[in-house]
Amino acid sequence: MKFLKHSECDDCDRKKHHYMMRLGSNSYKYDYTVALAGNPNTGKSTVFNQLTGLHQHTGNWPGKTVTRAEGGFIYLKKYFKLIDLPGTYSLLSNTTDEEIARNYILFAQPDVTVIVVDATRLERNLNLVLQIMEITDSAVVCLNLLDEANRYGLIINHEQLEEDLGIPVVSTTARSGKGISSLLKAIHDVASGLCSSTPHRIQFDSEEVKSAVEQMVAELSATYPELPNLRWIALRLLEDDVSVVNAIKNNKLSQLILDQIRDDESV
Ligand SMILES: Nc1nc2c(ncn2[C@@H]2O[C@H](COP(=O)(O)OP(=O)(O)OP(=O)(O)O)[C@@H](O)[C@H]2O)c(=O)[nH]1
Ligand SMILES: [Mg+2]
Repeated sequence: MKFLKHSECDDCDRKKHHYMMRLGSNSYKYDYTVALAGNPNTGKSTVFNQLTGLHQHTGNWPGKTVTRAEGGFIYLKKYFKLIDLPGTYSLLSNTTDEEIARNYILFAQPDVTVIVVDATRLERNLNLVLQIMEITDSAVVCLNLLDEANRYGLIINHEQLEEDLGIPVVSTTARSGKGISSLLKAIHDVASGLCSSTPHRIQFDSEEVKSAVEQMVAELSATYPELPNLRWIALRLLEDDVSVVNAIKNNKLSQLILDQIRDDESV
């Protein structure tokens, strides 16, 4: 267990000494759960290690994290549980490790979802950001690998990105720990409600689509009252997404939620 004084963070711009404490993998009663999502190889496990003091496997190739890993930290006297997820390009994933990430993001309903993106490949990474923003108001973008982006001469208009997305964006170089204190603050502020986001969502121009989604959401909520993110499921059904259609047919969606709850309780 390690104390980190805020004033010791390399990029800390605050004079107050707020403390954060890395909790490793010890079990505590947590105030908030935070999921680390993102495309493969964006530095999720590096961020996880910085925040928990654990040593999740990292390396420069995609697909290293294949099951979810859990750890914790204390920040401003609140206990946070952090979940490191396998990389995923989209919430419509098919591989097993991508499904682990997708099911957690969709059905475990973490208090905050941090989407770790590769600043050198922002456009490609934004696909997942937009998908996650569709299903939660409580998301933070961690714009990582900023040192690499700078090396390539890429300059990202941070404020504009934040304005365009409608959620907090924090720039980091996780490998050296730069930006981690700002990330902590953003996670805390979103989790505690100090910062309330208004994610920009895709609006449907067609009244037909709008009313079809509404009708389907109403029907789904009558049949599956315990199911979160019904709008996402309704949209997948309208697209005739085979995996979601089959999950509904085989009553597997409800089971997925039960699995997430059971896994969370067993930690
Ligand atoms: N230069 C630089 N390298 C970084 C940074 N953050 C992480 N890395 C490196 O990027 C590589 C991938 O990091 P990981 O933390 O394993 O990435 P991940 O997102 O967990 O990857 P998967 O679990 O495979 O999806 C590792 O070699 C890290 O050392 C950063 O900010 N700058
Ligand atoms: Mg990883």
